[in-house]
Amino acid sequence: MATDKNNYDVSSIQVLEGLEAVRRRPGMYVGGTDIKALHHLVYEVVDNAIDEALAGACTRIDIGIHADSSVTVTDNGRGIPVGIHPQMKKSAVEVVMTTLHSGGKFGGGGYKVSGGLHGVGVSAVNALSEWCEVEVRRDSEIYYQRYERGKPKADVKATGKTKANDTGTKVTFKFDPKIFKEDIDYRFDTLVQRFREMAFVTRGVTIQFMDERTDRQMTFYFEGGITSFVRYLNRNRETLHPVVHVEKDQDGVGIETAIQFTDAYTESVYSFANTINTIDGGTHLTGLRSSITRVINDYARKSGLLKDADPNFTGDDTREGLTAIVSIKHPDPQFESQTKVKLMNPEVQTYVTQVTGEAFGSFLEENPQAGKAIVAKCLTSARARDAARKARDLVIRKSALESLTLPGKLADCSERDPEKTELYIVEGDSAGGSAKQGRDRHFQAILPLRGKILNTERARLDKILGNNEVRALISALGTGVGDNFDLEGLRYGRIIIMTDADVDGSHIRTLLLTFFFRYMATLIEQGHLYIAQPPLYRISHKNQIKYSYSEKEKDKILKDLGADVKASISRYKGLGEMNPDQLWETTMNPENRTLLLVTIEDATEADRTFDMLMGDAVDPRRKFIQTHAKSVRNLDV
Ligand code: 28F
Repeated sequence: MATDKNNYDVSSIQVLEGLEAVRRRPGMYVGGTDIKALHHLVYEVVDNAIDEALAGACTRIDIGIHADSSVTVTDNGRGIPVGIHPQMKKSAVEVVMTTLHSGGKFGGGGYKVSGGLHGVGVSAVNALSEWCEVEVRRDSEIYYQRYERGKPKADVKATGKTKANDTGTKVTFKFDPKIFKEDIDYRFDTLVQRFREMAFVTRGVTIQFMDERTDRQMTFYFEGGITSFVRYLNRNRETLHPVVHVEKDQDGVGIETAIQFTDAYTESVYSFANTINTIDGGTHLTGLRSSITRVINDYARKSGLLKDADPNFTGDDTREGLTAIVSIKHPDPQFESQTKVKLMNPEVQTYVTQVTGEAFGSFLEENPQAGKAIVAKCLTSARARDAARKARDLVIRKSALESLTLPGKLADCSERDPEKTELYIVEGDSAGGSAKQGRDRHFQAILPLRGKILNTERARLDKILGNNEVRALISALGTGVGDNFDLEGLRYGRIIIMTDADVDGSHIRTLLLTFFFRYMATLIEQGHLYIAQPPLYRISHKNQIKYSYSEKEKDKILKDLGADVKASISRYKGLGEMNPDQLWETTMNPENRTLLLVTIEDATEADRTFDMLMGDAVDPRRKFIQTHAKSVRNLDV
C-alpha cells in the first residue's frame, strides 16, 4: 500500500501509544480488571452492533461464548467500511479496530451508544485481548484481519466472495489473561440480564446468546419494546390498568415512555439513553417522574378525588406500585463526567414531561376506572406514609428514650470498636444458644431471631417497624432505618446472617436480605453484610475429623482418605445439630470459617430478583444467594 512515509509512521505510532495506554491502565477504559470489566468488553462490542440497529441497518445480533472463553459477536449490519482511510492511509476497518475513539460515526446523524464506559470503542477491547479477529461482509466480498494484543498481524485481506445481500460484521476476541489475572470468567446470568434489556430498548432486534461452556442459550426479540419490558417487570404483580405507552420525536430526540401501576409497594422505574441503562437517572427520569405526579394531581383534583383542602400528592406518594421505563435516543447525549450513567441534556426533561404528560393525562381522562384506581393507591400510600412517619417518630422517640437499652435477647460483645466487632443474626433459639456459648464474646455478638420475620416485601414500613423481631434487629444495629438510616450509628463492622441450610433457613435469609435491601441498602453497598456458611458434612475416620462445605469438597476429602477406608459421614440438617465447639470451629472461628459477602451487583437485577424471591419457587432463592454471594475465606479479624 503506497504510504506517505510520515503519515504511516504518525498513525502507527498513534496506534501503538493508544494500545500501550489501554494495557497500562485498563481501569481508565473498561473500569478495572474484575468480572464487571470483563463483561464491559462484551458490552463494548455488542454496543457497536446495537448502533447499527439504531441506524436501522441491523436486525439480528448473535453473541457466543466459546469453550475457551473467547467471544464472538456477529451482526447483519452494513459491515464496517474497508476502504482506505484518507488520513490514516489504512483500511477503515483497521482504523476502527486499532485507534481509540475511532468508532464514532462520520459526521452527524444516527445515534451512538457512546456514553459511559461504552464510548471507548472496540479498539480498547482489542488492546486488552490476547487475540482478536474481525470479519466484514460487504460489497459481495469477505474481508478479514487478525490482531494480537491489539497489533495487526497483517493487512486487511479479502478472503472470499459472498452474496450481495450477505453483509455484516463479526468480531471474535479472547480476553488477555495477562490483564485479567483474577480467576474470573463470564457470568451467563449477568450477560443475559443486559442482553434482555438491550432487546427491550431496541425494539424489533433479535439478540441470540449462546454459551458453549454450558450449552445454555437465550434468544430475545421484543416487538413490543419497552411496553413488553414493563409487562415483564410486572409479570408477578397485580396490575391496575394496561400499559400506557407513547413514542414521539421532539426536535430530533426520540422520546419513549411506558407506564403501568400495580398493587405492589415497590417502585420499578428504569431509564435509558441510547440503550444505555442510566442507573443514576438524569433529566429524562426527572421529567418522567415529575410529569406522572403532576398528571395524577391534576386528574385527582379535576375528578374531585382530592378535595381543595387535601394537600397534593408528593412524588413519593405516586411512586409506590409504579413500574415505568423512559428510553430516549439522542444524537448528542451528554453524560455526567464521573460515572457516565446519568443523562445531563436539560432539554430532554422538558421533552419527556411534555410527551408523557400529554399521553398519560389523556389516558386517565379516557379511562376513569384506571384513574380512580391509581388515585386510590396514592391516597393509601399518602396515609401509610403519614402512619410510617408517626410510627418512625414514635420508634425513634421511644428508642431515643430507651436508646441505652438494647433488645433483651442480644448477647453483646465486650469490644466497643465497630471495626473489630461482628453481629451474628441466628435463626432459632437453640442455634442462638449454641452460638452464644461457642462464640468469642470479645468481638462476637449474637442476636437470635425467632421464627419467620414479617414478609417485608409485601408489608409497609409502619407495620415492619412494629414487628418485634425487626425492631430488635434495628436497635441492635444502631443505624435507624429507611430515610433515617445513618451508617455512623452502626455498632458492628460485620453483620452475619447464620441460618440453616434447609428451605426454611433460606427463606429466613431471603427475608432478611429483602429487609436489608429495601431499608438498609447502604449496609450491603458498604460491604457490611455476610452470610455464614455452616458445613454440610462431618467426616470422621479414626481420630481424624473433617468438615465439608460442599458435595465437591466431601468427595475430595473421601478421595484423599482413600476409597477403601470406612469413613463415617454425617449430613448436617441444621445448626442445632452442632454443639457450641463444633459451631465455633466450623462456622464462627475466623481462622477457618467461610463467609459469603453479599454484594448487590445491580439494583435492577437485585430488585427483579427480590420480587421473584418473594414468589413461591424456592430454587431462584438458592440461585440468587449462590450467584450473588462471593465466598470470603479466612477474613482478617
Ligand atoms: C460485532 C460488532 O462493530 N458493527 C459495526 C458498522 C457499520 C458502519 C461503521 C460499524 C465509518 C468508518 C467509522 C457502515 N456503512 N459489530 C460492529 N457496523 N461501523 S461497527 O462505520 C464506522 C464509521 O469508520 C458503517 C456505512 N456507515 C457506517
